[in-house]
Amino acid sequence: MTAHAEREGDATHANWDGAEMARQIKAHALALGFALCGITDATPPPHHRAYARWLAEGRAGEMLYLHRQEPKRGDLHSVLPGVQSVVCVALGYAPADGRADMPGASEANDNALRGAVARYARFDDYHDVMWQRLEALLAFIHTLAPNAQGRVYCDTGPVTERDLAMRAGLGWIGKHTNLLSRHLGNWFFLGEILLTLPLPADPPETTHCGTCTRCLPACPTGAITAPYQLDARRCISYLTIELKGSIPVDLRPLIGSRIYGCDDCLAACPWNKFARAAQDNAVRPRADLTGPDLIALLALDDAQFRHRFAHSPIKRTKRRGLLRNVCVALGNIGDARAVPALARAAQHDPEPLVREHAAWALEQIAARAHPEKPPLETDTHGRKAPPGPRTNPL
Ligand code: B12
Ligand code: SF4
Ligand code: SF4
Repeated sequence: MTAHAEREGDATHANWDGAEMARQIKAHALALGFALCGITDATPPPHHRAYARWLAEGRAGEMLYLHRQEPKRGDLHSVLPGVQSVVCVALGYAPADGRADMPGASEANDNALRGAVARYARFDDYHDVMWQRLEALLAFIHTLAPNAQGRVYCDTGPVTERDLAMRAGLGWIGKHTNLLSRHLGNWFFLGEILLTLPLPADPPETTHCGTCTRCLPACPTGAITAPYQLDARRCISYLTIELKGSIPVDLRPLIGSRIYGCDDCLAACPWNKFARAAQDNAVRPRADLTGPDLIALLALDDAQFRHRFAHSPIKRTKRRGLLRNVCVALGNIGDARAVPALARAAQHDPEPLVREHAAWALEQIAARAHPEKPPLETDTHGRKAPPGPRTNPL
């Protein structure tokens, strides 16, 4: 037994060879369906100070869990005592038909009023797929190193995923703040296994954005305030998914027909043309989530919502959040055919949040029908405000 193995207490591996173990872990990750796998050490994420500053500036909006996680994210030993390595994986979802460059494109040819759902949310919840595969990878690691302790994470844990994945060589943080890869473009999720096992780290990826800045002007709300700087409070992904209450009135018109997430900065990136299409059944888009019929969504009651979105990431917003977004989309589309459904929602929906946004949408549609009469502005609490110069509530 090597001194290294003794330190790990891994008595079963007389010829403990970290490089060989790392090779086997990566090969198994690919066999499980991950598109990329790399390894980094457990030192603090390189941009942890930038993260702390971002929080201090209030740019996380109402995502208070990001504040709570801050100390742990800066010290992975507080997440898993004795942690030595982090195995980072990517689950690709680049489409085979190249249509990822058409954010929210409706594949239907009918005349329905349709909303746009971000590509990542058009198939069953990626967290479930990620966790199943990460658990399977951890079980495999235990066959190599039974005494190693491991923790799997995806999205919600106290782990700054893009920072660690960049250091593990999976890709680089682009100016839109997401991780992109030479092999997968912008279309992949991240997951990690924290391990008490020392494994050789891969070389970090370097940035390949060069002088390109395409993603910045592509953002409909100006949420990317400078390269690598995102004001989440303006991001449509935040406004339609994470924000629980009323959407600031000034931002509603900029949301367009997007009802769950946004892909515009990702879709604008020229590296997508090198994206390897995902050959993975887990990321086949559901037909009913590609351009869903907004009027049908507005008619869902709570039980119907829970049934339809039981396996979808969309359940995160609950019915009230999704129907709020549907109202905003219908107001922005401005088609008078939505008036009966919106009027019903404005009067009878059990949720005040939905009623308020439905009333706003009706005002927008009325304003389009009578452009000479501008609608009264509604402030973020749904009260009427006199017409006047628009102010940014942020
Ligand atoms: C909170 C959160 C959000 C928030 C805030 C987004 C954000 N950019 O932080 C909101 C709700 C807006 C959001 C949106 C989306 N998200 Co999100 N989100 C997260 C979450 C939970 C935490 C992110 C975080 O820590 N933010 C903190 C701030 C400070 O990060 P930041 O603004 O990016 O700043 C960092 C860098 O810019 C860097 N930095 C600063 N200066 C510089 C300079 C240089 C040169 C470099 C290289 C880096 C750098 O340092 C900062 C700290 O890391 C992660 C999962 C996780 N646990 O990590 C998923 C995650 C980032 N989200 C993900 C996805 C898919 C999305 C969306 C694409 C979903 C969609 N289609 O609607 C959008 C993309 C929006 C965007 N442009 O970022 C994926 C991204 C996968 C990938 N390939 O990168 C993650 C990793 C989830 C997962 N497990 O797959 N998300
Ligand atoms: S996801 Fe949409 S709103 Fe958010 S930063 Fe990207 S383009 Fe802007
Ligand atoms: S669009 Fe350009 S600047 Fe933005 S992430 Fe892609 S390569 Fe980088």
